[in-house]
Amino acid sequence: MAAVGTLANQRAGDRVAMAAVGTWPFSRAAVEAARRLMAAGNGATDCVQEAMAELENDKETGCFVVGRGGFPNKAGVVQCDAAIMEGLPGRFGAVAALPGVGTPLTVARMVMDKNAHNMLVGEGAVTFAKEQGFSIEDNSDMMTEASLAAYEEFLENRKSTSKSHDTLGLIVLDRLGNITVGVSTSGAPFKDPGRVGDSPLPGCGLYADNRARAAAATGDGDKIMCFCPCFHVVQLMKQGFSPSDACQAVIEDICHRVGKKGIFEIGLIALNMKGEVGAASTVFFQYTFWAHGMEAAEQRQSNPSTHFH
Ligand code: SD4
Repeated sequence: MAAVGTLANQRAGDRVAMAAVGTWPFSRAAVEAARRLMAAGNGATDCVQEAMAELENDKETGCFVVGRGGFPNKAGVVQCDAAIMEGLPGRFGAVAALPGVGTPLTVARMVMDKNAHNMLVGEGAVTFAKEQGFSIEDNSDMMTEASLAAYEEFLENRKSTSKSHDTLGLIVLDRLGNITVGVSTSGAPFKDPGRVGDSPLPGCGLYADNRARAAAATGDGDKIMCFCPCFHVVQLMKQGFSPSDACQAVIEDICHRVGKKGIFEIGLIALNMKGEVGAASTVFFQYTFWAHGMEAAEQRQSNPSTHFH
């Protein structure tokens, strides 16, 4: 059952502002789509699903390591991870290492809505997707000239020259105060078959709670998953931190724990019920944001944190 929007999600005195925030500049189209979908009366979860599907399925945006057109694994197969989480407790769905589907986030949504379990991987995810009416496409339809060329280069050098570490993350807050976060990625370029990153793991790649606050992560998933950064951000927001301060505190904590030599690529975005946004990162990181009252989505940036204690 899809989440039912309810004013009970709101705390007395909280002002709900419709808002959407996405990772990296290419999320602008998704943030704009979410804005249009919200204006047409759609709830946060439908907005996340539909707005993300367009980008996931687009070969051009796939070069940002997302869905169709994303980089394949070591065996040349595009395997995607995606997850969706609502603010309502227990509302989470994910797929991992899913081949042949251009819109993996939609399959994750169906896992959340229709499956007894919350996460399906590999063959199990394929079987479920087929049951839900998806046709599993040939891998060649998931590839582009660019991703094929990159793969051939990888085969020649036996190492990845790609610097890409992108994930599409989108958080949407609707007019009823429902918040939903979605993430989708083809994962680390030329990864081992079956490798799963941070994105579909709750608390790591995404997290939301029912007092309408949520976070999403992007970057080096093998490292990110060791820190549950999205859960941490949401807990700090729950204690009263602004989204910006919460993201910054989590990045600083990670920097402190791993030290200068251990630092890795991570970008965090967060949104609260007031429609306030925040971000922090260990790299130059751009994100896109729209809130009620703004004419269009804006691109913003977070500069790398240099806090080492
Ligand atoms: C992952 N965080 O799977 C995701 C996407 C990414 O290099 O950044 N890949 O690790």
